[in-house]
Amino acid sequence: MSTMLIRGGTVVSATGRGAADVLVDGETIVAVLAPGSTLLGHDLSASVDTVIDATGKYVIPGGIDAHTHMELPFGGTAAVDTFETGTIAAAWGGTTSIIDFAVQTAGQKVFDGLAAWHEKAGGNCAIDYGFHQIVGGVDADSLDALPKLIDEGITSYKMFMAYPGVFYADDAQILRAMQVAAEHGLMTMMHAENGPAIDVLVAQLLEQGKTDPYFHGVARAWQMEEEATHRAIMLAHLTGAPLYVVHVSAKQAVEQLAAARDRGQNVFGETCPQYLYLSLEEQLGAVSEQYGAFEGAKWVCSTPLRSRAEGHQDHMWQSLRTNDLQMVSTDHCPFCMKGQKELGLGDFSKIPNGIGSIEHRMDLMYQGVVTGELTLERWVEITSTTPARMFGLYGTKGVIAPGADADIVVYDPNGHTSIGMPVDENGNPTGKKHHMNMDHAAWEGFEIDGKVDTVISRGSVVIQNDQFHGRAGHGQYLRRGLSQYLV
Ligand code: DUC
Ligand code: ZN
Ligand code: ZN
Repeated sequence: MSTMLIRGGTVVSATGRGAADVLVDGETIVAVLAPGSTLLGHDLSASVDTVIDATGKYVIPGGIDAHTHMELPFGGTAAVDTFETGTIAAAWGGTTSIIDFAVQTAGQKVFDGLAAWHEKAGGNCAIDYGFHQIVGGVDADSLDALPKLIDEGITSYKMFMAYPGVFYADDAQILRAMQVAAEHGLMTMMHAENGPAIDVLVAQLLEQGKTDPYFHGVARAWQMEEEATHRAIMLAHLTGAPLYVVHVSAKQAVEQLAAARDRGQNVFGETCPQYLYLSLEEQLGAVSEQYGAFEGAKWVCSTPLRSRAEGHQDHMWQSLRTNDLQMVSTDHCPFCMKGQKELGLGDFSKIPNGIGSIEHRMDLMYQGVVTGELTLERWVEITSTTPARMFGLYGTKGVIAPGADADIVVYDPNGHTSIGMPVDENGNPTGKKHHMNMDHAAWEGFEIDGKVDTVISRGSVVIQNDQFHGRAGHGQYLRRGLSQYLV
C-alpha cells in the first residue's frame, strides 16, 4: 500500500472550503490535516511515497456522473463510447465514478439485461462504475425482479414516458412499478416526455416537409415535458415512491418539481450542461458549410435543447442555485455524424438521440462558478456530493473525509481549457482534443477559465501533467445503497 499527501491546496466541500492537506493510504483517505501538519512527529511530506503539490489549486471530491449510456443501442445504431473509452474520457475531465444504465427491453428478463451490462463494463472501466436499471418492459416478471436488484447494488431504475414501441411505459405500468418501488425504497427515475403525443407532432411535421433537426425541438415541445413531469409526480404522490426526473430542460417542468417539493414530496430533478448552455435557436437551428441545416443533428437529444428566447437556460441555472434542481449529470450518449447522426438526413426522427459531454461536465460547471452562476461549494455539491447521496454512495464517494475512497481532483483555477476537436473541410480531425469516441465536438469553441490538473481514483493517479496514467480494468463495480437524500 502506498501513501500520498496532497499538500498546500484549498479543500472544497459542499459546505465550505479551507486550506488543508489530504493524506491517502492505499485507496482510502485517512486524514484531512491542517496545512503542513506533522503526524506523530513525522514530517509527512518526507515520509509518504508521493507528494502532490496543490498550491493555488482546489482539491475536490472526484466527479460523479450519474447518467451515462455507454454502448447504448439506440435508433438502429449504438452509442460510440465503450466503457473503456467513455471512462477514460471521464477521467480526463475529473469524473471518477459513473452510473450507467443497464437495459432491459420488453420481453427480456431484467437479470439478463443486467448481466449483459456487466459483461460490457466488467474489466473495461478506468474509473469506478455502478448501474441503474432501465425497465423497458414493465410486466409481472420485471416487477418481481425490481426488489431483487437491491441485492445487486442497484437501488434505482428508470422508466420512459417517451419512445412508444421502444422503452415506453404507459401510466398503468408506471403505477404498478412505483407501487413496488415505494414498498422497497427504490428510486424511480423518469424520462418525462409525452411520447405518444410527440409522435403525432413528429408525423405531422414530416408530412409538411419539416425534416431538419430543428423540428426535433419543435415536436418535443415544453408542454410535452411539463405534462409528463406532472403526471409522474402525481403517480409518485399516490404511491409514495421517491421520484427522480432525468434531463430536465423546460422551466415549466422545474416548476412542477418545485411545487411537489414544496408539498414535501420526495421529488428530485437533474439537468445537464446542454440545457444550461445550448439552445434550440443556436444549436438545433445551426447551419454549416459542411452539413447545411443538418448541422443541428449534433445536438439532437431528448429532452431537446430549448428556446433561449423563452428563458429556459437562465431558469435552469437559477434552479440549481435554489435547489429546485439538485444535480447535473451529462446523459452522455455520443453518436458520430458519419454513419450515425446521418441516418436522419431528410427525417429528423431517425437521428439517434444523444450528445457526448462526459469529459466536460466538471469544466462546464466550473465555468458557472467563474461567471457567478454558482458558488464553488455548490459546484462540488451538484457534481459530486449530491449524486453520491442521491444514489447511495455517500461516505465512500462524494466527500473528502477520512474513510472515503481517495477519489480526488486537483483543479487549477489559473489553468485554461479550450474544448473542441477542430476538423478540416472533410470533417477529419486536425488535432484531437477530446478523448470521447465521437467524430465531432458538441462543445466546440467553449473556453473554460480553469483546468483539471490531477485526477486520483481510489488512490491511483489517473491524470497528471496532461497524461493518462490509468488503465482499463482499474475501475470497480459500485454496489450502491438506498438513496441518502430522501426527506
Ligand atoms: N435521450 C437521449 O438524448 N439519448 C438517449 C436516451 C434519451 O432519453
Ligand atoms: Zn432519457
Ligand atoms: Zn439518458
